[in-house]
Amino acid sequence: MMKLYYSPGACSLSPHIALREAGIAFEAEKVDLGSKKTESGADFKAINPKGYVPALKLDDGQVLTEGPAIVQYIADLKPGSKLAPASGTPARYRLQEWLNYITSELHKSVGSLFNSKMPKEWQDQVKEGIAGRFDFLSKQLEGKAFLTGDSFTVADGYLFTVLGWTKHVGIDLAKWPVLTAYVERVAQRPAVQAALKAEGLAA
Ligand SMILES: N[C@@H](CCC(=O)N[C@@H](CS)C(=O)NCC(=O)O)C(=O)O
Repeated sequence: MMKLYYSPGACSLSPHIALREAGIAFEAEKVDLGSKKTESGADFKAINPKGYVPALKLDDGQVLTEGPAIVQYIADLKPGSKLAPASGTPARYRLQEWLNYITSELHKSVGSLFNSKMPKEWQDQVKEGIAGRFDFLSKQLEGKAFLTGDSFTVADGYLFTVLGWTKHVGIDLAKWPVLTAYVERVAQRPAVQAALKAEGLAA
């Protein structure tokens, strides 16, 4: 059985949501990102030398890393779940465009604000950059249920995960009502609720 290495609420929540949306049976093992030990006492760096989550141990024992690659792998295992358009189609490149945007323009900048050693001036500058990205996102999501249209994809699970961090890093998402409504919409999905509950983030 596949195994997802995760840390509660971290970017590993995105493949966690994807696995549940796809209805794939999997195991999950928590990683302490400070000590780099897994819940069962294994050395996480021996599993993923990069030392960060997410990492997905596949059925054949290979370990796949990098969130955007992992979620596409999961989506492609269950094409019927429509979590990603078929490979090679224009729609698939649009999905990849979103995944890359989230990973390079949002994930790393919002994530950097968890660093309590970041000087205030730098923090303010990062937040200003994020605000510009959120203005763009808000326009893109206007009148749409999900990033690529009417149907939920793995990009939505990823964006939901990153937007969820804003409340912990002093960004008031209420300034972007379209984004707030989007987060509420994604949060209502049973698979998302189940993933949050399994990570101890929802009752
Ligand atoms: N490029 C990686 C980045 C993953 C990442 O930033 N993981 C964070 C949690 S959100 C982490 O495990 N940080 C701990 C560390 O780097 O030591 C990806 O997109 O999957």
